[in-house]
Amino acid sequence: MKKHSYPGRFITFEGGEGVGKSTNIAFVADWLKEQGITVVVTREPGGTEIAEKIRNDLLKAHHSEDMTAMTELLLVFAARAQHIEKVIVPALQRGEWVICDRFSDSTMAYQGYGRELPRADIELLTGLVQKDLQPDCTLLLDAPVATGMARASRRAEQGIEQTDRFELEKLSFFEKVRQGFLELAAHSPRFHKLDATQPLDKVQRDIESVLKAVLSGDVT
Ligand code: T5A
Repeated sequence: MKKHSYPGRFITFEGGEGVGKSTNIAFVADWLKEQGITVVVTREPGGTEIAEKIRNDLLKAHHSEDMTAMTELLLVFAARAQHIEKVIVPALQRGEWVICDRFSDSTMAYQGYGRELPRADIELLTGLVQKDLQPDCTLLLDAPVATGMARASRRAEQGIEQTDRFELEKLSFFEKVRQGFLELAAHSPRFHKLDATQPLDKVQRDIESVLKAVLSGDVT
């Protein structure tokens, strides 16, 4: 897929549950603002009123019927279509930086590697919905599944967030998701894999190095 031609930059954060995406996105937004850059922070699934409604259905822990993997895939892309057209592309056209908590690499990792839906189906939908839009840079926060789950469940115990439908999956599902992200990262230069088991300040120094390289044009 060719790169987008908008003046803004599109940075995505990826990784398994609880690896620290939201925490580090807040850090990145502040860091970029200090450099005088206008930043839009958003997330997937979600980011618009309609896409957030789809997110609620996708993440709701219990429905009266099981959600099929294909329904899940199509809902993810329905939310993404709305998000791209209403939020991401307009911001990039204005020359702003869009920092997105998850994007279509999550779809390949969760619905492709995790649910084992055909890669070709996901690529077809990606082309249809994203057209020429690809992240300029993707920061993959990697940690063993148990580390991320422990962090996420500590937060759930504190009542900060409710357990969602994905968090009810078995460990083996999340192992497949993690392997999926690692394989995607190994085959694409836009990925920067970071060790998310490190203390937070060390993770953030690593992120800062990547951002400086992006700003100086050393990496795309
Ligand atoms: N999904 C999404 C799909 O299946 N397909 C798709 O295409 C897309 C886009 C979305 C769900 O939807 C699925 C994947 C997901 O299951 P979500 O809310 O984006 O849900 O995903 P989560 O990973 O569940 O998000 P979390 O908010 O749980 O995790 P984060 O954002 O990665 O972690 P964060 O920053 O909240 O940190 C968790 C805790 O760890 C601490 C933080 O302070 C926090 O308490 N922490 C650290 N502690 C020690 N050392 C560090 N280095 C730390 N970094 C963070």
